[in-house]
Amino acid sequence: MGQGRTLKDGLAERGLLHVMAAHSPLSARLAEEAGFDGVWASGFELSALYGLPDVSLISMTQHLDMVRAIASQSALPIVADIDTGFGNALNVIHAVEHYERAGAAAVVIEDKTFPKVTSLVAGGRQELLRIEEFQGKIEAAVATRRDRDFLVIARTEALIAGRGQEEALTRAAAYAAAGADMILVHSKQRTPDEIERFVRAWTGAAPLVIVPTAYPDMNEARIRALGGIAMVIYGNHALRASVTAMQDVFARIRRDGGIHHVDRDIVPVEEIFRLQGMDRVKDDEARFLR
Ligand code: SPV
Ligand code: MG
Repeated sequence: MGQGRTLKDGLAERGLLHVMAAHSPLSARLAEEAGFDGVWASGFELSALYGLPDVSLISMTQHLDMVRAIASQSALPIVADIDTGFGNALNVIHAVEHYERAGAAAVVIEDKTFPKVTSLVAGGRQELLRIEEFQGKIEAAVATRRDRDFLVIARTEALIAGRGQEEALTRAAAYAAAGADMILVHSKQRTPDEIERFVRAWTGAAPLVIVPTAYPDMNEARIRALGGIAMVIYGNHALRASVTAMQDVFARIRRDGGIHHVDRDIVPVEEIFRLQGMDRVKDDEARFLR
């Protein structure tokens, strides 16, 4: 069974999918252990991991390699953030072929021009593609997938670009008409009302996806009460949690003049051994090394 099917079954069963950002196989494994339904192979997180801004600097190959590495180490379905699809509809065809083969469950393609600028930055230069051109990209993705359950998610940045509700709804409807399985509508407003207004006005059949980074008050209870939302993506919490932890521990080691105090507050090395699968190494040594 393909991983797209796993996502669809999870949605049918639970009514809402919780997808956690991951930038590595290790973070994906932690998301799996915490009980998330899938991982978001975030372009923002991977860019930051390389110390780079999320402005189309990371290549498709770099991101795809990470998706492959995650797929090989985690059973969770991967929702791959492929930004603008790395170019035009021809680039989308190439990307979908490779991401599906790499084991992704879904791709999210956004309606900005390439190269794109990260969505949440204040004063970001947010340029949108013509609707027809983006429909061509969605149609290309849908025509390329081999597994019918591989999800093509169209993301509109109309609200991010300040184009307003009407344009966001027009674009979402156009992308659903082009064959998108779901619509991701992104917002950087600090409160949920912009997204809530969109969701209430949405009459399309395609389920909605949100990334509530900027409006964290949109919690599960509120999402369920609103209805219409199939997937919530926690967009960068793997990276931000790890930065918080590293900043804290590094500062304390400098301040304390050693690792003697922090040692009890961080996971023991044995926990890393567990996450790395050292048990299996021991078993394999006993079985095969002579
Ligand atoms: C990402 O995590 O790469 C996203 C979400 O696309 S955002 O950074 O909010 O644009
Ligand atoms: Mg992204």
